[in-house]
Amino acid sequence: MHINKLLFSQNKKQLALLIDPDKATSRQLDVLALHANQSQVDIILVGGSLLVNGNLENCISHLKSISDIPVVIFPGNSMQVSPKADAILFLSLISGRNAEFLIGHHVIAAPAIKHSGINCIPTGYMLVGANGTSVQYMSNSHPIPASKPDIAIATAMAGEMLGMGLIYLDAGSGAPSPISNEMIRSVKSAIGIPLVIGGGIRNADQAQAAFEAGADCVVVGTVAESNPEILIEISEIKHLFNRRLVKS
Ligand code: 1GP
Repeated sequence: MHINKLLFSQNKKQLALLIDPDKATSRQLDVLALHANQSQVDIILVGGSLLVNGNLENCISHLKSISDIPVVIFPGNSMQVSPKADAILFLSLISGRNAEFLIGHHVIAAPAIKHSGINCIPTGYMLVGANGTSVQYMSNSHPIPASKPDIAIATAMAGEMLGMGLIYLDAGSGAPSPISNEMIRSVKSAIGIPLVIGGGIRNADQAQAAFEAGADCVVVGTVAESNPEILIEISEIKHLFNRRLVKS
């Protein structure tokens, strides 16, 4: 049922755009999609820790009408399921010890996901770094301290052993700083599944550093809301890496 090998890959660098359906107006979606199309963004993630406006379905439909980029739900809870998406990240918050985010929401969402027919990507989701992000508060879980790569390595290994299709290391949306290069390098060297890095990436240099350290996919959200051109800058860097990968 899952297509993570097609969507997320270790054979090329990828760029994902995260859209918060509560924040984005139709006009903003048009602008973001235009830049995403131009820069060949690989994946559009849609979701949020807490959605209060009921815009998820409309947001996905709107994006599907103006872009061919796969739209993947990045759910904050079991209510964020829609048959209109191409896939859903079936997130297990493996950095935390809150059973609701390890299995509870999954049980509630599983029938709706099965019924929707969308592809389901089992994802080992790891929060790293600062307290105080929305996801940390809403998930009622402790992030892995940024200074403890050993814990991150063991957690990512366990995620892979549990059958996750990818590991998503997230500093949380709007985090004061992105995941450190050392942390990315350590986790990447310990796993054999795609590694997605997000949270707090604000410029192309930080995205480049994440790719260099071993990120297979970089996620940007907050910065693209005010500066959609960043997608084009990061995409150029991504293409450079991919050309190098093809040559080597
Ligand atoms: C958050 O990784 C994403 O879950 C993106 O974070 O909004 O900080 O880019 P930003």
